[in-house]
Amino acid sequence: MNKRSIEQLAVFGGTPLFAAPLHVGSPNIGDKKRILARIEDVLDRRVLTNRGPLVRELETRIADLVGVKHCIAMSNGTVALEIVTRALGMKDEVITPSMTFVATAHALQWQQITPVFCDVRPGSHHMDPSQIRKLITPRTTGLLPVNLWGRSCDIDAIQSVANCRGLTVVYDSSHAFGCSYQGKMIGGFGDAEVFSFHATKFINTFEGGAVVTNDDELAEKVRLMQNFGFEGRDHVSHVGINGKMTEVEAAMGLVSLDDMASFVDANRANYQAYCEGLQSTPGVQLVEYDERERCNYQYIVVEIDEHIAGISRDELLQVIAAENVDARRYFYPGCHRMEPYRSYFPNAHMLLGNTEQALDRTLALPTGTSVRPDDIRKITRLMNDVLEMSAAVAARLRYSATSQAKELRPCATAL
Ligand code: T4K
Repeated sequence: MNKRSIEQLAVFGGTPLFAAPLHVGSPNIGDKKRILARIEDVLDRRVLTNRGPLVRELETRIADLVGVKHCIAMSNGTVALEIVTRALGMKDEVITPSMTFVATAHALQWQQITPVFCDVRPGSHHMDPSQIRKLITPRTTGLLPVNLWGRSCDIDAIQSVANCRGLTVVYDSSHAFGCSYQGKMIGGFGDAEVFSFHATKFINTFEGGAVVTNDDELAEKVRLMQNFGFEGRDHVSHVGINGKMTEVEAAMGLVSLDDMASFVDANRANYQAYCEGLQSTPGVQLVEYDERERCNYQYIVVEIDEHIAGISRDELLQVIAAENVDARRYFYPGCHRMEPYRSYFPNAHMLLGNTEQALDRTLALPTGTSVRPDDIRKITRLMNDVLEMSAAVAARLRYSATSQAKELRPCATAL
């Protein structure tokens, strides 16, 4: 149904376009029968955790798929980042983007490593290699770039800075499982890479993650550290933590891998529906996938240019959220504006102009296997309708916001 007048919009009292919310991050779930059968096997076997047969099988399949020597399955992506950066001896300062999920920065800060935020390239959401050199100090020990939205950052340029300065590189590839860079699978770059298999990710294990690397020594150390540092039954050789994945989680991951091609197909069909629906929408720029590469199409991200669209990103979000389109403004307001980083570096935003612009404009839209191209056609029609009436919609939203503020003022004074 088209929304032809602003009264039809749910935000102004109309009927929502969707009866239930459509999410960014609704899990991709493989064949339920096979998941349940695998879980039944786990229960029968009574090996629930501590690197059982399913975790080992998952590790082998991931390593084969990515083309690396080692995969260590983990309890989640955050712990995977913490363990691998620690195992690599990263300390003092590590350069990373602010335009990422806060776990990237927290994984460093948790170990008293200072995340030094690097701006993104203009028009891109990836760390700008030309800015890295300016941030390197005698305390810099490594780089933690993020392959955001399943697209790779400029790995060649980043690696060349790292090589030149003798820096360790770990890629946070939480979004990029099943994707490639220049034809080579993401996972095989830098000293190590990390995947997340959280419920919202392309491949999920409920919660989960992995470290992948070609470095034998590092793999051994990571494996020990994720299991309290135990080497055998009684001997502890490293400081360690519990970062293990369970067998039930691995069961989910294995079936997800079996069904991965169908997830890509569904995501790609959704992506194409968004491309078609938004191709001539003024002020809405879809962040495109490079289809020469392998892509998982898991994130649909748009940038809203308020000057062209006539409505801000936040206003558009308010309107479509009322229609049950549960879009997200990932990763607003940026790590540098979250605690403790905001207090530690109150002026960081001055060096992060492109990041700030991207964070003010970006919207992630619903996709995944639970969303169908027909739903997406409705979403894009809605967005086009809203933008056609953007002046009236924005004026009414702003009027309501001002009236509400005025209504609240006497109460505030009375208090
Ligand atoms: N690095 C990067 C770049 C990351 O993006 C992440 C995680 C990490 C590191 C750390 O990896 P993990 O330690 O998480 O393995 C979500 C996820 O919690 C987080 O894992 C993810 N990134 C981030 C991008 O998204 P929220 O706060 O947006 O999640 P939440 O719970 O609001 O989920 C999003 C939507 O998905 C919900 O509105 C509803 C839907 N949903 C979610 C879950 C969990 C479902 O339908 N079913 C579910 O079970 O952070």
